[in-house]
Amino acid sequence: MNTQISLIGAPTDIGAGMRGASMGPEALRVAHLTRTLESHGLQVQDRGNLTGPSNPWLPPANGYRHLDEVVAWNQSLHAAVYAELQLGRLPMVLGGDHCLGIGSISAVARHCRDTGKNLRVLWLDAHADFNTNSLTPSGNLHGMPVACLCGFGPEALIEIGGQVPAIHAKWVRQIGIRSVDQGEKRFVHEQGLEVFDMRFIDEMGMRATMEQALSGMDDNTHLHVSFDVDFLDPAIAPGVGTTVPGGPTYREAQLCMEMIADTGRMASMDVMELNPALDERNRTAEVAVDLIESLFGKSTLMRK
Ligand code: HAR
Ligand code: MN
Ligand code: MN
Ligand code: MN
Repeated sequence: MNTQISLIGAPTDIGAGMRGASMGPEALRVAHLTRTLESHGLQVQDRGNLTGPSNPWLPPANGYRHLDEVVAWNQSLHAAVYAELQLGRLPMVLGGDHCLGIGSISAVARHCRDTGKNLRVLWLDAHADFNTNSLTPSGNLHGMPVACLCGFGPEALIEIGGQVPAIHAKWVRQIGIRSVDQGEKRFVHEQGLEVFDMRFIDEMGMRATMEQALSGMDDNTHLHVSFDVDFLDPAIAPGVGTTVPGGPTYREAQLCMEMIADTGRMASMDVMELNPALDERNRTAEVAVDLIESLFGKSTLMRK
């Protein structure tokens, strides 16, 4: 795996229904993200924070809240992620709300086109994030990034990566899903997204789930992990804007991350939706850093 990590802060809550995810990058730094990664022999460059428009907190227009601002943030993030990939580094986006997945993953997809790689996206989330402006109950763009990446969304967002669609639904594996809106659910099925929801994890266990979600990759696969912190059960991760009960436990989440690490194929990632305003003494940030550590192969007792 690439050991040259670039941290990219994207401090905005422009796509969220609650303020505070804009403080996510700093909370992860305060939880010793850099030092923790370095302790595993990784070389970390913290590129600092991107800048962009502030949050005007307006109602939706044409089914979208803050579309122009969301476009601006994602264009800037796209450029930053793409630049790191071109340098041969592993970009880690510190969000920020999950609308930023558009800029991040469109850059990864563009890099994969440049280099002839196959892209696999693991979307760890309580939500499918597959709404459109006609399906969304809120107008919040953090509920729409997967749809936008698959070509369903406003022109200015779906075109950020230079090719529409940026990715295909069949490249995506969603894990931990337990909150999907009615119309969104139909659209997920229609487009053939592969979803490992909590019911699946309950019945099959995290091990079998991850074996399936990670199957079919090879030496030419670029694995992107988009980690929405609300993937985790609220008992261990209260510091997010949209908690949904019944998520993976600490141990289940660790196993998920460890099995990703075992593939050695992760080449880019996002940490999204951490909301320090809703956290308790930064403990959600600390859990997130702990899990990120496992994503990079923190070794446990007898392994290796
Ligand atoms: N599905 C709801 C909506 O579209 C809530 C989406 C919440 N999304 C996130 N990111 N927090 O996964 O409004
Ligand atoms: Mn999400
Ligand atoms: Mn979510
Ligand atoms: Mn730790």
